[in-house]
Amino acid sequence: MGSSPNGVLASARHVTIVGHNSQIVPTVGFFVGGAMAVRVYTTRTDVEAELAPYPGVQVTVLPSYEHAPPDLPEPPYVVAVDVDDDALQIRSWLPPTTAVFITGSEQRRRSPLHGFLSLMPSKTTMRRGLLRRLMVLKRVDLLMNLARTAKRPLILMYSNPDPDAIGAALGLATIWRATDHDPLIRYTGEVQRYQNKLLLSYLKEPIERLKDDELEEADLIAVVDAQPGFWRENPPKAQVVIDHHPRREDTQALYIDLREGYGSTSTILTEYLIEADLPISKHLATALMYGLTTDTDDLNRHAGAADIRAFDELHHRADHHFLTRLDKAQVPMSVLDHIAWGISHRVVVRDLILIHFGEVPTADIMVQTADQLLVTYGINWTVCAGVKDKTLVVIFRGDGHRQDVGKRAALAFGKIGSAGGHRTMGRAEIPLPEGFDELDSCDILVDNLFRKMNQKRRARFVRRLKAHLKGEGPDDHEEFEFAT
Ligand SMILES: [Mn+2]
Repeated sequence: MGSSPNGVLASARHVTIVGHNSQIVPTVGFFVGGAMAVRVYTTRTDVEAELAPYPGVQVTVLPSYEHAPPDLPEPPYVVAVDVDDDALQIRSWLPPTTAVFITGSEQRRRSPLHGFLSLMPSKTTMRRGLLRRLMVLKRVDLLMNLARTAKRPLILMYSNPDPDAIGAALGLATIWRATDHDPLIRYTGEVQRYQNKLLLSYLKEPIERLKDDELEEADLIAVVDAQPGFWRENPPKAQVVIDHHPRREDTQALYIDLREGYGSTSTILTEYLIEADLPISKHLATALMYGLTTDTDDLNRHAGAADIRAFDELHHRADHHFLTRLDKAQVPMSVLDHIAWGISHRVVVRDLILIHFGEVPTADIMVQTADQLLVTYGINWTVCAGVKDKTLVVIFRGDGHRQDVGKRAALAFGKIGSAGGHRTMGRAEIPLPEGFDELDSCDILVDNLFRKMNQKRRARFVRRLKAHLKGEGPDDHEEFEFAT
């Protein structure tokens, strides 16, 4: 750190301390330890004697604090007196600067005297931080002790594991591996989403589907990002439950850490790892980070101070190229042709894009298309409909700015099916009456979506949609499945 190119900013590697209280010697030691030059003005000869052994410290004994010494250096200044009047007297002859600290007051006061900055965090703040850390360390010890007595530890994720469950499971596995006990990491459903498959193949961890005998043979079971009661049949007898979902009444375990206020379970595990100073590899940081950001929608949803702290810790450790890949890879190849068909068969009503796909193999087609088309200028919401298993599925997406598409979904279809959502996402499922086909579903869609529109205009829309459905469907390209 030298001076700036124009020479206005002098080096900050010096400090001037004025006073004599009990904090002056440790404060000088603190700065000398940072190889800073220290100038001291005091009224006490005993302070001068005490500071004699410190290198690079120049001490001047003043008759009083009434006037500025003639050779006063430039800021910053630290005032080390306990009497407010003394502090204000010294402040009165210091040059106008923001860099005036006071030390000693943090022992007694919450905030420093007006016109001064506090040099050290208050004891209350430090104590609170230390207590929090001790609580976390106690938990980590408990967890490690459980693993030390186990022969076959097992970490379980519920159903189709999402990134948060995967991050949390790997976090707990890292803690247990630090005791030389390697747990099995298992899920009971299927890895479905492309991103999750990609994440697992990136992590190269033995994370697999649970086999029956593995559950029976386990002598220590942990459930992460879920609670045993999530399994309707044969809930696992877990000794450890770490989760951020609302507590279920039937949740019981030897070790329970449930934090409803946390945005992700990965946040809890990050806290354990950081406070216990356990190594967080790039892969682990990436998994935890992806878990945290997917569950909190990039800290936009249910994220609190703990999540932001965890984000801060993970951010510089994670693999951002891989996270970008995960973020960009949103659309399955098999859906591309449907999106293309949707774009060329769209109906635009003011700031809305409406598409009816007719019979679809999966509702994912509507979800993906509705998501992707929101990028269009002038479009604030998208509605994509399709018929799957004799049910009209209507997907709503919006920017959340002008309107609440969840409410709109409920208003339009709540009376004839299940419908709802939140500001930016909505979904409705309407069972088709006996004898109704995909063409008839166009009437149901338009009549309910545009109740306030006049009959003639509605009929025109319906005709358009039906014409689209009678035409050619999407191309049937050969599909290339992602291989894990
Ligand atoms: Mn979660």
